[in-house]
Amino acid sequence: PAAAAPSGGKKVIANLFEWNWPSVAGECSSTLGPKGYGYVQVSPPQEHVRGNQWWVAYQPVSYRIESRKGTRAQFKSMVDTCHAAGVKVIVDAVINHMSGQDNGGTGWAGSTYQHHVYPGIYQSQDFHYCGRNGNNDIANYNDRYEVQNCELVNLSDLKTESDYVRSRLAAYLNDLLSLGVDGFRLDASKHMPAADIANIRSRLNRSAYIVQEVIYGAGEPITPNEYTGNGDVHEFRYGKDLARVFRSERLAYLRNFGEGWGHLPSAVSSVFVDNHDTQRDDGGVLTYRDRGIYALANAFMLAWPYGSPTVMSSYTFSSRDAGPPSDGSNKTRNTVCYSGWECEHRWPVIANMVGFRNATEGAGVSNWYDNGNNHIAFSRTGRGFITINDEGSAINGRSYYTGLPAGRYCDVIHGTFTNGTCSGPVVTVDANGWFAANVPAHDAIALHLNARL
Ligand code: LAG
Ligand code: CA
Repeated sequence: PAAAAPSGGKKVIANLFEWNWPSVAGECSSTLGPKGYGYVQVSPPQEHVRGNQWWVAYQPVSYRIESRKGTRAQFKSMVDTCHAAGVKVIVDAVINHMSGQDNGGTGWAGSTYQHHVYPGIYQSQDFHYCGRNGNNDIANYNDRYEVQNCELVNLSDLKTESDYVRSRLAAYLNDLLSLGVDGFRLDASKHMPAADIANIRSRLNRSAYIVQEVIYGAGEPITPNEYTGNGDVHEFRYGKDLARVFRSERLAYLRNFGEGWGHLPSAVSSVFVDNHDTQRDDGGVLTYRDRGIYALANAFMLAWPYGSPTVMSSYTFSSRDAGPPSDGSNKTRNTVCYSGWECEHRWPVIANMVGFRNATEGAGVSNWYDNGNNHIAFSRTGRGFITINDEGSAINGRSYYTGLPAGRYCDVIHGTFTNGTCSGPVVTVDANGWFAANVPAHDAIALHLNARL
């Protein structure tokens, strides 16, 4: 059994991409729990090929929880620490394939392997050999068979239709569940039939949150909708469309963002401004490099009640393949925010808007306002209000109708609310639900009931 969507009041996921386990644990206690994140997503924890690129994690060679990001004991301790901080743990699970290197070798934890032989786990008969394109690789995304039975960039493709492979994959996932893990991001889900995932899911020992990576491609035969029966699905159109709106269109267009744009049903949609792949391979999306505009796009995502949002947290990179800061033996170093790591999930605007999301959970949108261009505002009925001005100049002397109870509210875009005090500007909503304020260019104001003085 699998729960379809993150449940409970705290649903925002922080994706601490490539963080090692001790650093994730520390962040759960110091930041993720206190700021109201409900989940942390971590990078693939299984043994992988050696190397200092980030993507070695996507080439499993065994299911030992022993990787450049830490040992099994460190992983277990991280899960326990995060739980104690009120944060659940989602693992990026690589189950479509094993390694892709033509020459065999020795994995991170010492397991030997060949391209299609992983002693004691899988032998050559456990893999697909599609016999196409000269090298068994996927070339044509318009061919369903090829996408699911050929190799994704040479990665040995598991026979997920076989009973043995399914049981082995379920054993890996059940091992993670036994360590306390709460959910899985199923890597490369498009490359496995939805029915195979359903079967593997049915073998889990207890319920877990499932989110599937199915990249929408216009006109392709395999669609994200096919997978919604198994759990959530990443909605890749969301980040692309949001970037286009912020970069070259008008925020006014966002009034029906989500289902109104043909995106997945909100209840099964997993959304993000960028992820580790799009920030490298999709020049269009907004990333940490866009600084303030990136923060505004995340603020919109967190304010707008569509899908389950993930906040990306990156390390600084200048070349696509480069891994995070590591030591002489390629072990990932402990994270030091703002020094080799971007820590977007800590940026005050983003971290404070997680509290807005939690405070407004379940409330609809009302009082939509736009100026026909790049100034918008809306309420989360009775619980919160945001206005975003992405015009090139300030908008001064306007009043905004919030529908909120009268009171003094912390503007959480510019201030952090702690123990009844606000470190930034305070906005007074009058008895009729209005306030007056100036909004600088490319800036915002956000108020919610849990940040009232
Ligand atoms: C995913 N989702 O479906 C991950 O989000 C994505 O990051 C993974 O690709 C991919 N699927 C496989 O899990 C990453 C890198 C690739 C890398 C691959 C395997 O984006 O660049 O391929 O992980 O490590 C690399 C080389 C390839 C080579 C391959 C096999 O770039 O040229 O063919 O390794 O040796
Ligand atoms: Ca496959």
